Amino acid sequence: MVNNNLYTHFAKNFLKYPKRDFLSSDHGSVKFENIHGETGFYVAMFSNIGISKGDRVVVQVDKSIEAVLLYLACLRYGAIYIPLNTAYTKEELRYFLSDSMPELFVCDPRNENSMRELANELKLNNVLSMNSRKEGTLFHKLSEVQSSSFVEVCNNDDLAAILYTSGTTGRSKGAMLTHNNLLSNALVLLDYWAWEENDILLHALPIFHVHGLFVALNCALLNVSKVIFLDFFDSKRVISELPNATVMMGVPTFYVRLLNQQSFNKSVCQNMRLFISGSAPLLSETFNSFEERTGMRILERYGMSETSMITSNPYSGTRVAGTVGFFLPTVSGRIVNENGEEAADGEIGILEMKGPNVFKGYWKMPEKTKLEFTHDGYFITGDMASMDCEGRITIVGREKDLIISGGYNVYPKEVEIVLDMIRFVKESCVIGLPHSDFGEAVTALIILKETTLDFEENIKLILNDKLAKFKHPKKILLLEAIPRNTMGKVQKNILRDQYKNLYLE
Ligand code: MCA
Ligand code: AMP
Repeated sequence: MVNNNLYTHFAKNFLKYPKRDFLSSDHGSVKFENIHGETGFYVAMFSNIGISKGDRVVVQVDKSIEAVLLYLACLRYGAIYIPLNTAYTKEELRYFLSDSMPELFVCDPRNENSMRELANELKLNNVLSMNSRKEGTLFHKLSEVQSSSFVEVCNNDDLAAILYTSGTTGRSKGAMLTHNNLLSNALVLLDYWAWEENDILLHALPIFHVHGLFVALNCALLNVSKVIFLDFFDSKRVISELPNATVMMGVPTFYVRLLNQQSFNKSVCQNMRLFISGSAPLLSETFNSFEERTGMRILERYGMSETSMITSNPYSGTRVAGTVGFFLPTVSGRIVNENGEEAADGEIGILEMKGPNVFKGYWKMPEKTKLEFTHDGYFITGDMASMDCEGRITIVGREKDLIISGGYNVYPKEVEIVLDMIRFVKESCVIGLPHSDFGEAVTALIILKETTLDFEENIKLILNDKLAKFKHPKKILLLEAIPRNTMGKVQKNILRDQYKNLYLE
């Protein structure tokens, strides 16, 4: 029987360059020839603590080589990997854990006590903290076992990962991704971006999202490429590593920050073949300044957690600023106008698509899943786009009320729910406003019930416990009234227009 476990597709190439480093970080490295043996310990440990195929493994830890080995071990064992943003608070974790009910929860040692409390409350079986060697930690458990050679047999349709993406109702949905979803997308990107035998990837993204985990690492694994694995994005550090790399992927904020550094120039990029941008719109201004400074045109692509990559600018053809290129060869897509018809060239509509990369549905939300698909099986992205006569796509906006700040998604509803629960807040409205660094900045407009001194400080304190930092409003403004239309719906467009220069002046 053919094993469609994604791990087997990676592993069959490991011995092509056995001595090559896969990951090289400030804390150590792992060679391709050692991945199988190393992940074998995790696999044996899973078996030891009673994990079965299809069980969930929730992971909220800093970026590390061990975290990647854990991801690979989950694939190999047929467990479902659920990475979570390290910025999430205990309150947010409560939801993710109770929704996914993992058989294993791997947490950061800094939050170990409070995470154990939470896990006890939810009656989770196994909690292990990462990176410390005392009893009850991941490493202690690994030291108790011998490396196993086991690889689970998986069908194309078996789940590999669940990625939580926020929802317009304020409730996060777990996008279920199969082994084949991930494999098919990585394979097409390998080809479309013309990965070369000796490519070296500079990796400064977090690894709890599609971009840093699946787009970057899965491509590097399939290509047997070395990855310079930085703990986080720091522009000076990236500049110092660029001469050693050939490919980099980033959110637009990375490129804005690189351009803010005088030392970022053509000679630093002399070995670079490709800079890729995604997760948020790349401003034409950034694209043009980048080309002026380095002589290189950033390749912009577009995707979602539910689908991984959908479109991309071409590798060899013209990369056009402000556009996200063409549907990938494995994707069939269309733009549908408000009459439900396929839009004419240049007409704006909602982007819908099909393909082997489209997720299996939202975890435990079959009804919600149905609503996101058309009767003929296209996934409705909620992104507003237009397509020109050559098939080149421009994302012009979003139908969903979503803010993208530095590549992280923030659903205003989620922030509004928390603000509206505050004793002295009568009403709130959260919008995204143009921001030169983050692209968009989360901004709250509130009406107070009564004059409240230090309202801003008090709100910030409350938010600290409830919401990850990146969701916090960068500014909170007081309003007398929130504009509404005759149906009572808040007119966010009026507020966005009124305050459009708030962060730009
Ligand atoms: C950190 N902060 C943020 C953000 N990140 N606030 C808003 N938006 C953010 N993205 C907070 C910090 O907690 C801190 O708060 C303050 O802002 C300033 O932090 P700073 O040091 O400037 O930020 P940073 O730590 O340097 O992080 C910025 C960053 C990072 C490097 C842009 O956010 C990042 O790595 N973003 C990448 C996101 C990503 O990988 N997205 C892919 C999603 P305080 O000062 O109050 O403590 S996958 C996806 O979207 C789809 C599928 C796709 O197409 O790829
Ligand atoms: P996520 O929920 O994190 O998967 O975010 C997916 C959303 O990010 C998409 O639906 C788009 O709105 C947005 N996005 C990703 N890439 C781009 C891009 N290149 N240009 C504009 N928006 C993008």
